[in-house]
Amino acid sequence: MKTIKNPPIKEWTSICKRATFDQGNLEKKVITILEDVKQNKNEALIRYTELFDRVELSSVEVTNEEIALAKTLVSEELQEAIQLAKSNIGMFHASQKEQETKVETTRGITCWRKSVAIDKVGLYIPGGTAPLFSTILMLGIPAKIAGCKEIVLCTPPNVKGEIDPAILYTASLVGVTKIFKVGGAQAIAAMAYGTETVPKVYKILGPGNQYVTKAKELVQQDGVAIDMPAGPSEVLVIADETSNPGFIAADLLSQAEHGEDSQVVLVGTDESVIEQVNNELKLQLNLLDRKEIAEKALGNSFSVVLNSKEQCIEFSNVYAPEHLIIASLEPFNYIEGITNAGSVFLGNYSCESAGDYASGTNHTLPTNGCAKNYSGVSLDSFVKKITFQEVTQQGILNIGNAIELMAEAEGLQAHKNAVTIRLKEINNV
Ligand code: HSO
Ligand code: ZN
Repeated sequence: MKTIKNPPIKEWTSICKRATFDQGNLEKKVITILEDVKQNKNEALIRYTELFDRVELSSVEVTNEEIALAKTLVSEELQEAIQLAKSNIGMFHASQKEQETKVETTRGITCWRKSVAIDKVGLYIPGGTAPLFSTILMLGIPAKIAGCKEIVLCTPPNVKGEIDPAILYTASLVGVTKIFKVGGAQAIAAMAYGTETVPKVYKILGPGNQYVTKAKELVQQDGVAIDMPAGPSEVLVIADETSNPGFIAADLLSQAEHGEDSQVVLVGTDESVIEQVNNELKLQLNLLDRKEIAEKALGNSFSVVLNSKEQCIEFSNVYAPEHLIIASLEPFNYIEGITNAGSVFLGNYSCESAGDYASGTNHTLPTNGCAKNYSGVSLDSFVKKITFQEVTQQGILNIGNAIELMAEAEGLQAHKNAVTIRLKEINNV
């Protein structure tokens, strides 16, 4: 990784800019797919699956027999690991349930807010070089806890028309209601508009390639909600003299192996630690099965030497990483200043992999600097919040006059009348 030494603050924003890719006529292609699926429904899904996934399916829906078979193909050990992760993720997300508190804002006026599940949600799980069944835990568990009635999952099949057994096992474990063998923009279209078999949903969540991301962006214009704009995965590690360089290198590589476009950043005050991490990277990289992918990702990555711990945090806030690891024996000295990050890992033993799989936090997080204004997926992602109020006679007597004055000042006479008619009734005039 290249090292940037003490860059002036005015250069930080441009150093932190993520690489952009040429979108070409991506939008046009995606619009064509969306329109086609809207009109031709399952027939279009089968046609696109043949074109892009190279398999001719008679039906896109996964059957109960396929799910039962998947269970026999996932080792007991892996099933137990998935169950442990499910328990921790479930516990953390259940703790996010909000207490309904009623507030008497003025005598006779009570306001409160209630979280109500989004009835139907769609989860997208990408295919590609690694079947990320862990993402099903991160989306399906909070959906279930929130009380979503219909949880639809779309994922592309392999050339044999099959879906990885771990994906099917995990989906059925968390209570996904229907699973479909369909990927790409066509999957997003199916969930956004509905087909003969794929239910139309109100919100679509989950990562995907540029086609999927563009499709999610476009279906929003038709009123479907999405989780967040997705980009390549990233991690920023802050190192100090108490860090373990081998651990840091392992964490950087764990993120780099996701994709050639992943980015990892190392920030610290101690140049010798950065040098040791770079040496460790070389050693550990050679042992990886996904060496080529990780090596390319390291090519887009960098380390930065800064003057103080405060500067390291400030730099990280400008970068706004998806994952922030404070690789230090004293991580709590840093956390006060953190303002922009998706998920933070404290201390030398908090590896990102823990949060990726099993500690309890969600791994669907804002990338590409979106941590400045987006949160990761949580229980909140699966509910909308409805406000309630009860205004009694005493309440309207207390604030009625203020409402009348404000309505009049806005020139909205009917608004004023809605209060006046009640005040008159109360005062018997
Ligand atoms: N690090 C990824 C999540 C993941 N890692 C899934 C392994 N499996 C999200 O940034
Ligand atoms: Zn990961």
